[in-house]
Amino acid sequence: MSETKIELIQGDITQAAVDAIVNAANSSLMGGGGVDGAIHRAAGPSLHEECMRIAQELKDIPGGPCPAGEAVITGAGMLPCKNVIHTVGPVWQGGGRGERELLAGCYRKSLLLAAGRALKVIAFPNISTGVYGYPKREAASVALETVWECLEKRPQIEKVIFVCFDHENFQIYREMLGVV
Ligand code: AR6
Repeated sequence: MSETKIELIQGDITQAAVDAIVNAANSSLMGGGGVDGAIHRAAGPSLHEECMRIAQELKDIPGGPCPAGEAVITGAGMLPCKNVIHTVGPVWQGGGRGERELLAGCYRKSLLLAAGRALKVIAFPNISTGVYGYPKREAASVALETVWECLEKRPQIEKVIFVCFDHENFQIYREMLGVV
């Protein structure tokens, strides 16, 4: 059952010693604030260098180097995890600009990359729910639905951990997962 493969914690994703943590990046892949800034600070300069190389390779992609809903994978520098999957969430514009499908794409593409590399334990932050302004409850429902669906399709993934940084997201996930 996919439900038993989902774990919830409140904390800092940079501390997660898993196969891959997911970064809520921006389309330049050059780093930024929020969880992106925390990941780059903790990983050290090698992560930025690797992101720069990928950005150069993908520079001609429309909306790129990494458009919203897409993902790329790198090493993890000094982080305790093995890889970082950088995905770009949609900026919330009211909900009528395909935000739901783009956000689902972030979770789907990240897990596709992970499965392609035989990575088994993946940790996600609450993509788009910070600076990008996606309503937290709606974002959580997209995240959970999409991850459930992917886990059904890809049994080789053993665990997905939602790492909620803020209390509000943590409470929403607790409620949706039926954790009292
Ligand atoms: N560990 C886990 N989650 C965290 C951490 C952390 N250390 N720090 C913040 N969060 P945001 P976005 C949560 O703004 O909305 C960046 O500048 C935070 O509480 O990081 O996708 C990028 O470069 C929130 O729930 O990402 C982009 O320009 C969640 O991470 C832009 O922000 C996402 O908040 C992306 O915006």
